Amino acid sequence: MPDLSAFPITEKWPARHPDRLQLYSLPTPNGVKIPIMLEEIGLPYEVHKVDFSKDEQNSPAFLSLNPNNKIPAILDPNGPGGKPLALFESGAILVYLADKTGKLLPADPAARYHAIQWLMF
Ligand SMILES: N[C@@H](CCC(=O)N[C@@H](CS)C(=O)NCC(=O)O)C(=O)O
Repeated sequence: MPDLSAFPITEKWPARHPDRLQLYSLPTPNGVKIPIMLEEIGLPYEVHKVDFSKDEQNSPAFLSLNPNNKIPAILDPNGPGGKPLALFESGAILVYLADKTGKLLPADPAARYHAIQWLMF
């Protein structure tokens, strides 16, 4: 079982399933991008609500994962090299998940950059 104790965010939002990708988000336009993709690619995940009404995006625990105080952010226990990977910025997370699973981004370089172009748009 992966050990995520080195990440302070897990103190405020404990992982009940530390083997699954941990998603810190809220149903906002940017916040829903990641669960939509996770459902599309079928990757198991555990979601944690970052409650804006409690200013949780500015809590020290959340800022330890994203110093830019924005959702969405993830902590993947099975990142590159089998090590945990923390990531923020929805575009970066979507590209990471596509690369990780080989889904939703074309392998052809030109097609890949066109897809990323529309993602950034
Ligand atoms: N460029 C960022 C934007 C993220 C963003 O703006 N998130 C908003 C919610 S949709 C947020 O966390 N706002 C909290 C705040 O600014 O305090 C991304 O794509 O992830």
